[in-house]
Amino acid sequence: MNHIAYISLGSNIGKREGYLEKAINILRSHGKIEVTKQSSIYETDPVGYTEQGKFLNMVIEVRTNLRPEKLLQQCLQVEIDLGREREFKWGPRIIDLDILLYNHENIEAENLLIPHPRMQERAFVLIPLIEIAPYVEHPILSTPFVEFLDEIPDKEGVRLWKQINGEDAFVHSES
Ligand code: PH2
Ligand code: MG
Ligand code: MG
Repeated sequence: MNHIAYISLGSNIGKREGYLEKAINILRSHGKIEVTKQSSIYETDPVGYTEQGKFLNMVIEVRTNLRPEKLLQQCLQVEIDLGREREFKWGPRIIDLDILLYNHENIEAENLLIPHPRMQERAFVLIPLIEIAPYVEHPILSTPFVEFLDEIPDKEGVRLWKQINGEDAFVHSES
């Protein structure tokens, strides 16, 4: 597994924690993806379109042999497997997987921009990312992500919901 990527997960419909867990399990079952770290789960106020339920958000680190386009396909497949229907942009969703970073690369394809173009503005991405990758820098701006977090006003919208320390992942479930 020679590439390292960070993926953000979010859910704000139904059994939110269950969807996060299932998404990670599907990725784990893929022979060319290894899930090597997972952040705690945070409950977050919706950003962008605010008339929707609160999200659960987290970030995972994966090691993979897949190139970014193939990794994206797998992420979209997970969304389909879990029954996501394409709703309007930034609207409610049962599961959303976004590739944030892929090695230290800058990728500009028609359907894939890495690093994720809005990641450094979003506390619901930065807080869980920094938890598992405290020293990582933005590949283009060469700024450590912790420094972006200092600039962000809406950090109160991100609350620790379930702390995850390695083996404790997903031992409890949402009722
Ligand atoms: N995702 C969005 C738009 N707004 N807000 C929160 N809190 N969490 C998300 O995952 C999220 C969002 C678009 O993907
Ligand atoms: Mg998203
Ligand atoms: Mg998405």
